[in-house]
Amino acid sequence: MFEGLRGKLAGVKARLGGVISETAVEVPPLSASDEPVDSPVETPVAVPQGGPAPEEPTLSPSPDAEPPSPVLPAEPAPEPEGRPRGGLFRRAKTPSEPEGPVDDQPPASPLPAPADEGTAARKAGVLTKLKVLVTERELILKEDDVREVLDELELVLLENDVAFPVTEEIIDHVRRDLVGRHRRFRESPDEIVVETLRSALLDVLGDGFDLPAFIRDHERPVRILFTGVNGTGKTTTVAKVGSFLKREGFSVVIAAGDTFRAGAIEQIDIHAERLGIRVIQHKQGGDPSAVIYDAVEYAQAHGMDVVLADTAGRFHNKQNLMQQLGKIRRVMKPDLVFYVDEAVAGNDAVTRAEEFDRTVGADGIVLTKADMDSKGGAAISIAHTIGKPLVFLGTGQGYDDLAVVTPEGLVADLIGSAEA
Ligand SMILES: Nc1nc2c(ncn2[C@@H]2O[C@H](COP(=O)(O)OP(=O)(O)OP(=O)(O)O)[C@@H](O)[C@H]2O)c(=O)[nH]1
Ligand SMILES: [Mg+2]
Repeated sequence: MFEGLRGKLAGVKARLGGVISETAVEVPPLSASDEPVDSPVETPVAVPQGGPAPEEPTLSPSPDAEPPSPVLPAEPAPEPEGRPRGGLFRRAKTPSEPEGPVDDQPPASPLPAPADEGTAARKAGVLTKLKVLVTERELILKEDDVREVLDELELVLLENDVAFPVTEEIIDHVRRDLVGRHRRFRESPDEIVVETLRSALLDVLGDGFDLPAFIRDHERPVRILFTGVNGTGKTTTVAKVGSFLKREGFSVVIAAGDTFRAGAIEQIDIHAERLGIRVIQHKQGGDPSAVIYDAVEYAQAHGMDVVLADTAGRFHNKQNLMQQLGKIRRVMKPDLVFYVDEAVAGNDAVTRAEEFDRTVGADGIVLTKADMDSKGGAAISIAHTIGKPLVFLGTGQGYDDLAVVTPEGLVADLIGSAEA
């Protein structure tokens, strides 16, 4: 699943890490007069008063980089002109004093301290300054440094079917995160890259959706309607979701709502029989709203937790079929409408999901055949494009081949961790 994109991202990750190692320069911490940057507010490292000197921070992934001195330089280093290259860290300028009280450290007293208190006060002052060094020495990257890799990342995303606006979001996010941004030097380049890509992807993947939690919190029976174009895997997904929810401890009934296609009722019937799930069915050619209504009534009468309604495949531009779906919605009053499409359809799946959402509405997305999709573009783009969560990925033809999507899990799958 998504192996093509994963491989390409690994390449970009390594190149970006290399760029950071080679071109990032250490900059002094901001003084009060500096322009504010969007650097995250870091929790300062607590330096226990009177305890051992703070550990020398591990600075460099590059073996020949000079370790920084914890001692304050006597003279401020000159402001760098342009970009000095060839080393990750340069000596920092004299750091400015902290702008306010730092952590639990008492600020250094401006008054001369009595002799025996003097040592303690000086010690506190030095520790505070050391802490500033430890916590505030930062890295900065310039636009030029990352332009080439960002272009490469853009191409990789587009070639792997990530929708254009989503690609732009990701690139902007990564650029914003890296360029001109003060980064704490204690992060390794690899960590910086992984964290940046991770947050850019998480941003477009949104919050995800926990179906079992939704069902637990909701009045029963929870009614879920499955829609989508022909042959994408709706019926198979209904069976898989039924099996998943049974394993989660819920009672499930299926409505054989595809009364249109020959063999559709038998198909869902066979799945349900294998899974031990009750199916409510009418004859082929009947009104799908009626059978789905009966399934809801059955669930109510038997105190069941969930109704899963299969429907016939349809294209959004087939007006009569879309009207039929409108009627199903009115009769069933679904709590959730899941739009089902194929991950392999890439941008087409995203466009169709948008159109379905516009016409009949969707609350969540299922992308099937992810096992056959090496690109992953639809999975990355769809939630952000239509503003609805990607709930499941179909990962094969077996009943257990259903992956519950969590944005964190998906991102970990795509980019791994800093060590990977
Ligand atoms: N490899 C793979 N095949 C899948 C997956 N989901 C469904 N399929 C296959 O896709 C084909 C179509 O699946 P269906 O469930 O019949 O699709 P449908 O959307 O109900 O089709 P219509 O009712 O005709 O619109 C079947 O051969 C399924 O086995 C999946 O996640 N991975
Ligand atoms: Mg079907």
